[in-house]
Amino acid sequence: MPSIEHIDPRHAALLVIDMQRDFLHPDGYAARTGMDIGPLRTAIEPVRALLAAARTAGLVIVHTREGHLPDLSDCPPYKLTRSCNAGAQIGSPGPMGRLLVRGEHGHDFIDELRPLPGEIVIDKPGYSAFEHTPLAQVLTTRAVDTLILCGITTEVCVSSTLRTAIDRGYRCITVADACASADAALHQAALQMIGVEGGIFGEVTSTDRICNLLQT
Ligand code: C5J
Repeated sequence: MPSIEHIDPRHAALLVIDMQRDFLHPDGYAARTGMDIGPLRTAIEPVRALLAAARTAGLVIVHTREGHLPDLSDCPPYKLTRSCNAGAQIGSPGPMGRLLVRGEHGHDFIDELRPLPGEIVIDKPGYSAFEHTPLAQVLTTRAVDTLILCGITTEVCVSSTLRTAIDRGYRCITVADACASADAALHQAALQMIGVEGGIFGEVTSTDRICNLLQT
């Protein structure tokens, strides 16, 4: 895979995917499905470093949150049943409010990675951040052609967003150590898939590499 030589900060956005309490807190949705949130939390420090570098370099910064309207009218029946089968039905009560429901404490970002004023928050009902959201319009109006992706989980929401972004024509850079999965094998497989056919879903790099590039 060719190494990343340059990022133009005037046309790049950092996309931070779903760094919410429902995925990263022991009382949240993910833990209730039986997921080990320990590995998921390894992304927190790299994401924090990326955010600092992106803020200094003046990138567009987008934070996404997965979740549903309180009446669950935007939650497809299959997704609801699937979450029930996983032991963490969307909309059911938990210590941090109803699981994956907008406006609840669990649905919000973890304290370490709260957006700053002026940064964009995209609430998404699905796995891809482009589905049923204004993300594409937000990026077009800001002349963004390059996306730097990080967040969780590597194999679900990061991958779904990445695949849509590639089909929409963005240059995509996935930051391996700033993404995480509860399952190390799935994390590796998702990253490995990006590289097939010479990088079919873009480039994969590290937090250090992005931070260095944004400083030059
Ligand atoms: C999942 C996500 N895994 N953010 N969501 O349900 O990857």
